[in-house]
Amino acid sequence: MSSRPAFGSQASSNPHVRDWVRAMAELTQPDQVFWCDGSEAERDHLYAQAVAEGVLVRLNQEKLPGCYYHRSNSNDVARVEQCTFICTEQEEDAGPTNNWAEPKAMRAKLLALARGAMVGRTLYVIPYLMGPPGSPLAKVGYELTDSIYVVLNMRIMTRMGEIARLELGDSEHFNRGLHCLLDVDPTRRYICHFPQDNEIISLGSGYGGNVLLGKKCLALRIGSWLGRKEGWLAEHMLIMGVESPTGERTYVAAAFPSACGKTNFAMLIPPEHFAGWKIWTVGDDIAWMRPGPDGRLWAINPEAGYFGVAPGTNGKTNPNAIATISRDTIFTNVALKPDGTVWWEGHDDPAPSECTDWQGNPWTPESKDKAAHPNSRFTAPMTNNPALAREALSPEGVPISAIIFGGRRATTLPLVYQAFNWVHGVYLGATMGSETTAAAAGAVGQVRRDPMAMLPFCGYNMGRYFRHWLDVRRNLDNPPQIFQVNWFRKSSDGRYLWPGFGENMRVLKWIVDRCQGRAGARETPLGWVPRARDFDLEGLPGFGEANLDEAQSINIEEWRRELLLQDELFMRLYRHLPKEMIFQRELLVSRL
Ligand code: SAT
Ligand code: MN
Repeated sequence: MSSRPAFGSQASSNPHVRDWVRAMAELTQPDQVFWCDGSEAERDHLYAQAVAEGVLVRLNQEKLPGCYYHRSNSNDVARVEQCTFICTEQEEDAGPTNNWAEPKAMRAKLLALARGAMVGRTLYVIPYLMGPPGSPLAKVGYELTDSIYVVLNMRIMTRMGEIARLELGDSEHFNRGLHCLLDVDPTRRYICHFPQDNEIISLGSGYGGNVLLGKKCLALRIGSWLGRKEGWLAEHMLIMGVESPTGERTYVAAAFPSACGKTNFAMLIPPEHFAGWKIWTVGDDIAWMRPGPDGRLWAINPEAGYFGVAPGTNGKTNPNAIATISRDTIFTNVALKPDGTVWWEGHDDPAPSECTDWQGNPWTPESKDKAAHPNSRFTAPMTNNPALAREALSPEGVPISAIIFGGRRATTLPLVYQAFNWVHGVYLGATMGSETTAAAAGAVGQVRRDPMAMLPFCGYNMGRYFRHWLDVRRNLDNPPQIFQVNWFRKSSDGRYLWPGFGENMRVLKWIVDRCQGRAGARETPLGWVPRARDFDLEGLPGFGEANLDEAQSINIEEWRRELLLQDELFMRLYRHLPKEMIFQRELLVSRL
């Protein structure tokens, strides 16, 4: 045999890492252990390897340089909440909104499944850093995986390799993550978190948030646990900078459930009417936020890439995303065209006369199934984004002036309103509801409570999580203003009441102006609401004051039902629900 490249042979010198990797390799029995360094040479080697193994297809390199294509198993296309567990000593620590398992028994079961699981395979060791190097919030994780697809996605989504090794040094404080594909059998699928040990074990899946352990598992579930312990917040929020024509930058964090347009909002291009305004993306999915020495709330994006929903992404809905995914991108479960490019429902190009669908079957516009899976995704480096904020790379992060909570609601919730104060804002987040989407396995379109868009991601008791939000306020002399939005309200005949997308800039401008003390509002039972004269409707053809009133209207009957739905959640959380939440409910009832 000719000389093999030395890729993957550089083991860590950190004794804690080495001991643990050795133990996991003894358990899983891989043919070889590959230590990732994150270099470009390594990247090229891994892509070639993934193509040779049939895990990835190299796309048309003239049209999509550096881009690859992947199909996941058709039983494995979204997060699976019923297979996701928080394993704490006490069930109460996981709380009533999480699946709980006793850690010893669960660990024994998982390790038995992982025994010998990598025979004939390669164990990849992925050191990764969440957050800019040197940030007070940055955390190091190690993921061990037998999926080369996971390695290549983690390479985009995190700061992977040498940079993480350097950040960790000889410390033993890193998240330990083990991932094995097994045979991708849903009956042997487990995504388990051991927050007390800062550990994750994920088995039997190869998709997205189940296996890119830095994302939902570390940055949100374990992160929220660490945040409570250490006095900071790990949130399912995008972060953006809103620049006014005078160059003033106001930073906003916004929580929306999965597949509700966070990526589009984070990359928004203001409509023509807003000449001189500019949106800068800091992050599109996750925010880590801590009270700074100046009494403001400072946020970083722990990630380095975007794992965005492909369908509906086009030059109108998100031109910055289109630029971002024009190179160096992995496409998963979209449709593959004969010319080696990709397509999805809602693409700029018309449906191809023929292509291969996300399951590998021939597809034509006459086919009754979708060409791309509704939860098909792109994985792209944030540095490709023309609107990337330079502060996304800053260890300190950005000071947050506004926090937005937004669900997907066809009724009840108005377009926008502002909370009266922090406690009221926490109540708005805590009572958020949203229609389910394709990002999680299960029925789509049912309203469920999704507090702060964290229902699938809070790594501990949700009641205590609300308490933690209230406690954080004590270290904030200058807390962000809190807002609620709903882009998805519909008329009784099913029309969207708000055009959405770039026009969301109008809502954002009111929010920013409120934070800067420039915009007026009217007090309503729900909160502060913009009057027509406070809200810029100019240059929005076909949308006038009457439309705004309709989008903002408060229907008492709908609110009666809404309160009953909120009560259901409060009853489940009762043991640890802060009294403040009950008081806020009572105040709302009396105002209504
Ligand atoms: O699959 S992921 O969990 O990473 C995407 C999402 O649901 O937000
Ligand atoms: Mn998300």
